[in-house]
Formats: sequence, structure tokens, C-alpha cells
Amino acid sequence: MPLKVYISGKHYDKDDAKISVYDHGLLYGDGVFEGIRSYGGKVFRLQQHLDRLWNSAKAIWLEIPMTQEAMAQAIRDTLAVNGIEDGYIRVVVTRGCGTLGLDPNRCSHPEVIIITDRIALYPEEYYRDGLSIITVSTLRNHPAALSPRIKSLNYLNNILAKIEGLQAGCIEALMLNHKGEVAECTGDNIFIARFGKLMTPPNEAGILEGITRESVIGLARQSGIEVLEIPLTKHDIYIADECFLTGTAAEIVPVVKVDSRKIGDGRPGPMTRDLMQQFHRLTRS
Ligand code: PXG
Repeated sequence: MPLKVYISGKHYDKDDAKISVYDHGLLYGDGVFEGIRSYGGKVFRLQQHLDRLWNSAKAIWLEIPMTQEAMAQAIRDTLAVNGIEDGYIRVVVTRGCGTLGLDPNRCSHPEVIIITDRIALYPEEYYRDGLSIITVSTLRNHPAALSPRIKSLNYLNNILAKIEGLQAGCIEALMLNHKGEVAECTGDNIFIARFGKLMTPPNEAGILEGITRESVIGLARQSGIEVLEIPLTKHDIYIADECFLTGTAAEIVPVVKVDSRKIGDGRPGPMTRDLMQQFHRLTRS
């Protein structure tokens, strides 16, 4: 049976799930989105994802044409019609069908899209052996121009960085901000461990406020680990004992090499492995 995709109130077969070429989501990247996971039929941190989606929409003057409760129900319904318990959910809200000009006031109505699919997990060895990443030349968007806190359909900033990483053989790439500080990776937040403490760049560094990041901060604090949200430089990463990335798709993935510098002893560290286990329990219990 083909997967069903929700578009503005109805379910369509995947091949018939289409949006107009006049939609400003396509013409201008004018819209917002979320990537969410479902574990054993339960949607992980749904309320936080809905809040972030609504905040992103607010920042771009986009009114989502349904309530959060209705959106939550539509997500659960779409998982159910597809018989998906462990999966990936992509929610997209576009500005809708308009004219060829920028003016969003000429768009008829926002479109709400919910795609649920089986999750394409990263290969096991990434988690066992850790990733090698590089810092790329593409800087994270200046927060005063287009805030990285908005999860908008304008992902070119991240895509350019991703291409640079891929060209160097890395599946993730570290982005610096306009001040030369560490911001985040193309689709993941970054953490380091040093002297038993965890450190991660603060919001003001110009990052997406990752929901996995927040969960990991919570888990670490619960186990008595001090977590500092402080500006970090590349140097801080190079001399860290441990490094890992967090994101909805990746969950927690160890990093063992940055810009050809071995992190710690070059293997996933104990704090990283412990948090990976705790996160696994949190999502699968
Ligand atoms: N930073 C950026 C720039 C992101 O896009 C994260 C951090 C992690 O946030 P969460 O809330 O997921 O912990 C993201 C995640 C993917 C994918 O398939 C991920 C994201 C966007 C598009 C694709 O890995 N966002």
C-alpha cells in the first residue's frame, strides 16, 4: 500500500501528494517546518516541536490555519493510516499559492503538509566508531538577518555547508557564526565534554534551539553533570575530551575527529556513551 501524505485536511497517495508550482514555499522558501520522531507509536516531544513550529511561523508572519490540538491529531492520524510506529515525521507549512511576486498577501492560504515515513537510520558504525567532521567556510546566517531560531524552508545556508562537508568526505560539517565562534552543524547541535563538564554553544551563538539538545541537557543535569551553555571556539573543540552531535534524526552521535585533530583518544568517550544509553532509554521506554 502506498504511503499516505496529509495535505491541508486530506490524505493523498504519496505519488499524488502535490503542491502548486506557485506555492511560495517553492518559489521563495517561504514557510516553516519540523522534523519529529515517533518511537513505539509515541511522538517524541510533540508539544515542543509544535511550539517551535508556531514560534517559527510567528516570526515570519505566517498564521498556521489550525490549532495545535488539530495538528497533533493530524500527525497521529497520518501515522495511523500508514501503520507507522517508529518513524520520522516531517511537518511543513508553506505560505501557499500566490503570484510570481514576493508579496505574501497575494497568497491564498497556507498549506499544511504532514509526511510520515520509516526512518532512514544512520549506519551503526557512526555510533560505534564516531564521526570525522570538518569546519566549513560557510558561516551560519547572521542572527540579526535571518535568525537560525526560525526553522524555515530557507535551508540554503545549511545546504551550502553540507555540500562543503560532503566534498571533504564528511556527512556533517561544523559551522561558525559571524563572530568566528562555534555555532552548530548543518542539521545537528554540538556538545563537548572537558574536565567532566558538558559545554554547548548558547542560543546567542545563532543556533537552532534543538529539541534533542534540550533533552540531552536535561539528562546530563539529572545525572549530576554540570552543563554550560557558553560561547566556544574551534580551539575548545580541538582540546575537548569528548565531542558529540544531537539531532532528531541522528539522536546522539559521537565525533572523534575535527579538522584532522583527534578528539580525546579518538574513540567515543564515556560521557557520550552514557548519554547515548540514557537517551535510548528515554525514547524507547
Ligand atoms: N540545528 C539545525 C540547523 C537543525 O536543522 C538541529 C540543529 C537539531 O534539532 P532537533 O530539534 O532535531 O534536535 C536541526 C535539526 C535531518 C534534518 O534529516 C534535521 C533538521 C532539519 C532537516 C533535516 O537530519 N533539523
